[in-house]
This record gives sequence, C-alpha cells and structure tokens, in this order.
Amino acid sequence: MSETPTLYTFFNSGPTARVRIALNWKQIKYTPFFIDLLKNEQNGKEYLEKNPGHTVPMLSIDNIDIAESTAIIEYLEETRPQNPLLPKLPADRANVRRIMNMIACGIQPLQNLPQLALFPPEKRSERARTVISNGFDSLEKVVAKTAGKYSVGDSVTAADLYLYPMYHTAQKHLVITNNYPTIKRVFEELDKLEHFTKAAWYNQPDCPEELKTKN
Ligand SMILES: N[C@@H](CCC(=O)N[C@@H](CS)C(=O)NCC(=O)O)C(=O)O
Repeated sequence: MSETPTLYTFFNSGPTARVRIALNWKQIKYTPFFIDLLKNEQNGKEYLEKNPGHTVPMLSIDNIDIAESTAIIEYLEETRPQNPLLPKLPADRANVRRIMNMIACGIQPLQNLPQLALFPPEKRSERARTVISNGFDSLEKVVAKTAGKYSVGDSVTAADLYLYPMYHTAQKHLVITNNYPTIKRVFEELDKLEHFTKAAWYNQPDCPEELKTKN
C-alpha cells in the first residue's frame, strides 16, 4: 500500500471528479495521468488493456487497476477507512447509496459523450439539459428528505461526491438550478470545502486556460 496511486483523469469528467474528491477527502496523494477524451486517448491500445471499458476514471493502486468510480470509491473506503465517506447507520448508508446510484446510473450515463453524440451537435446541450432536469426533478425530492447541511445529514458522505460534479454539469448545460433548492443549497455548502473545489474541473492542470472561468 506504499506507492503513490495513479489516477487516470480528464478535467471535464464528473465521474473522475468523484474520485478526485474522495482522494482529497481521505488525504491520499496521487499522481494524475491525463487522458484526453477529446483526442480519443481512452481508446489507445495501452489504456484499453488496463480498462477495456474505455472510460475515466481509473485508479492504479496497490498493484491493481480499478475502473468505475463507485468501485474505486468503495475500494478506498474499505482499504483506507480514515475520514469515512459512509455513515455508520445502515439506513443512512442506504440513503447515501440511493443518491449515488440515482446520479451514477440514472442521470450521468444518459448524457455522457457517446449518448450525446447520437444527437446533432446543436441539439446536444439541450438533450443534456433535459436529461439532467428530469433526473434532478426526482433527486430534489429525495435530497429534500435526507439532507442536513450536506446530502445526507450533517456530515460529508459519498453522496456528496456524486452531487457536486453533477451540479457543475447541470450549470454547464444551463439547467435552471433555482428549481432545485435543496440540491443547490447542498452544492453551495460543498463549494466552501477545499477538498471539493480542488477537485473541480476548472482547477485541473489539463483544463485549457480559456475554459478556466468558473460558472
Ligand atoms: N460508470 C462510469 C462512467 C464513466 C464515464 O462515463 N466516463 C466518461 C467521461 S465522464 C468517459 O470516459 N467516456 C469516454 C468514452 O465513453 O469513450 C464511472 O462511474 O466511472
């Protein structure tokens, strides 16, 4: 467990931001390896050997390569329990996992690059906006019941790792975030924490300078 892990990352990837936040939260140093999705580097031969799923994030840690953000975050939680991301009570854990899954399975995959590529370029942002708004309609009702200061109660949990980057993507596609007051309030709380802002897309070294203006 001694070597510095390598995170295969792209600045504008929400799922990768989840992992960047988890690593920051648990104070695990990592070496970034930049995979430029716009140059199709996720489909390079060497990368595909490690991750046939051709996605970021992937974390090389403890001599294994782990892809899929949820698998990575759960691995970190199990092997590095400091600064936990899952609450103690099973009911609270269920709420955290519910929110993680609503975003990871029900929103993000419906507006990722291959899905948007099915639409003409001028329609893609509108499509993303529709998908995220539909997802947020349900998520708002759930989070309104579970949230305290953060998504579930008053401590940061893994649910927040999913909500924070999803909100950034919502902003990018001009979702009317005022329609989602609890989600917005939780995002604004998280945005006060360095673990989160350091992991945000606009603070990544591979983010082009001309894009580095925060929404
Ligand atoms: N379920 C995956 C989703 C990862 C994902 O969608 N990654 C996108 C970037 S946000 C990607 O690498 N897309 C490249 C491709 O599909 O070729 C996870 O949670 O890690």
